[in-house]
Order: sequence, then structure tokens, then C-alpha cells
Amino acid sequence: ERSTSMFDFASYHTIDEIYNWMDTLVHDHPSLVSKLQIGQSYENRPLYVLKFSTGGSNRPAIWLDTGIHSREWITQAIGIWTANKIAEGYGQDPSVTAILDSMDIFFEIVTNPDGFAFTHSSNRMWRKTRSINAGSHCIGVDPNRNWDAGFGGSGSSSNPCSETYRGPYAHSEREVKAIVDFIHGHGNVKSVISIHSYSQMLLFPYGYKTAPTPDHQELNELAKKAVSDLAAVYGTKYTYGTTANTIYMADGTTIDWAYDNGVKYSFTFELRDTGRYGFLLPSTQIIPTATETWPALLDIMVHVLEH
Ligand code: ING
Ligand code: ZN
Repeated sequence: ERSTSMFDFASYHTIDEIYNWMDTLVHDHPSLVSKLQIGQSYENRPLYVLKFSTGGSNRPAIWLDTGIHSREWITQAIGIWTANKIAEGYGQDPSVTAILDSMDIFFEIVTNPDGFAFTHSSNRMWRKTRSINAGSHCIGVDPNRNWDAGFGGSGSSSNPCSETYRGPYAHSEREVKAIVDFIHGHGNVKSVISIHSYSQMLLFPYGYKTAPTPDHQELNELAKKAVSDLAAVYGTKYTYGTTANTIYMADGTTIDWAYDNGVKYSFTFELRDTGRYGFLLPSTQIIPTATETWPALLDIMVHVLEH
């Protein structure tokens, strides 16, 4: 019989396995977890979001996404582990219980399904979407340069063959537009946590300019606490700060769009490692990475709850 207790969290999985697992999670936690479809990918795959809610109507919400860059396999993998941890934590873990007693969590695990399928079938290192670019033989748009936040600046490319191609216009990618429409339609999203790999960093706005946000001090303090609690688990060291100052200038990113659209607590994790394995992180590191990231995620979610 189907049960999440039978699922192998310590392995990497295909999209079919992950989509089946989502149904199992909903089946095992019917009063807490439901599955929404927020749109379709370029190749017409469903864009699924897990909703964790104990009731109310349009409660303040936290948005989490993993796998917007398809080759960052550790992110979808910890997405599965983390979604299970949330589902099993309600009524058991005091922080999870407090969060879900007054807020909802939305979790998109396979945020770029076409790219993810392609990393399994053809090219393990595929990052972008799989949309056809008019007038070019190169495929795909960088879905973390496609958002309407400083779109078209120097931290992205106008060349369709580039890994950071921004696309023909902001929100040209269905996978991005679906999230934009969802967050705008919801209207009460307080936090966006967009999970990438690799580099071991915790980033917050801005990436399209060097000016600090009005909330810089609060976001910086929260990031400092989160990386400290992450390091306390196995000693994994993260740097933290604004995208522009910590990694590089990048425009059209998820978290800058979220912040400029009223979502104060907007963060990106860059998970393990720092380059030894890079995107090809061994599956033996899935559970350790998920385990150490969890207290950092909880720090952010609890802070959102208390503010
Ligand atoms: N790195 C991110 C990228 O899109 C990033 C870094 C994250 C920039 C969030 C801006 C905002 O380039 C990877 N590895 O994808
Ligand atoms: Zn990425």
C-alpha cells in the first residue's frame, strides 16, 4: 500500500516519481495537505503546488520553491524531505504547529518540470526552461532572470544561447507567470523562499542594484541567525548578504520581484556544496543537507509568524 514511509528520501527521483509521491503525501495527510495546479509548463506538464493549511481563509502565507533551475537536483530532493517534515511536524513540532495554526505554506517542488525531465532524458546540466526562442537555434530562458524586477539589466543576457538569457520580455515563461499570477491572486504572501544550489549562501534583495533595501538590517539579522543555526548541525558554513554583494549582480530574479511586490521576507538559499561536486552532489548528502537546512527555514518561518 502507498505510504510516504515507503519513499526513499535519500535518492534522486524522476518527475513521475515525485508527482506520484505528492499524491501519496496528500493521501497520508488529507486534513493538512492538498495539491493545487497553478498552470502548465511550456511542454504542457502540470505545475503543482502543495498547500499546507489548517483552515481559515486566505491566511498569511509562505511560498517555497525548489528546482526552478532544473539541474540543481539537491533542491527538489530537499523539497520532498522538507514537505514531508512539515506534514509530519504539524501537531508534533511546536514551531511547525504554531506556524500552521495561523499561516499557510505553499510549496512548488518541481518548479521547472520541462527542464527537470530534460536533465533525466538528455542533458544532466540543463538549467533553463525548454521554450523555443524565435530566430535562434538555442533553447530556453533562465527562469531566474525572467521576472519583472530590474528586467533587462547587466546581470542577465540578451543572447538566447546564454545560460542567463532573460527571455524576450518579463514573465515570458509560463513557469514564471504562473507563480506571479498565484502570488498576486493570493494577495497575502509574506515570505518567498526560493531554493537553489550550489555555493552555501543565504541571499536576500537586491540583485539588480547595490542599494540596500529599507529592511536591510532586519533581513541581515535574520539571515545571520539562520546560517548560524544551519552551521550548528554539521558545521556547514554559509555566507549571507544581498545577492549583489554576496554572489553577483543579477536582474529579473524571483526574490527581487517578490520584495518589490510587497513580500518583505524574500530569501534564496544556495545549498551545498561549494564546488567539489557542484550540481552533481552525491545522493548520500541529500538527508544531511535537508537536515541542516531545516532549522534555517524554521528560523525564517517563525520570524514571519512573529512579525
Ligand atoms: N545561482 C543563482 C543564479 O540564478 C542567484 C544565484 C540566486 C542570483 C538568487 C540571484 C538571486 O545565478 C544559481 N546557481 O543558480
Ligand atoms: Zn539556480
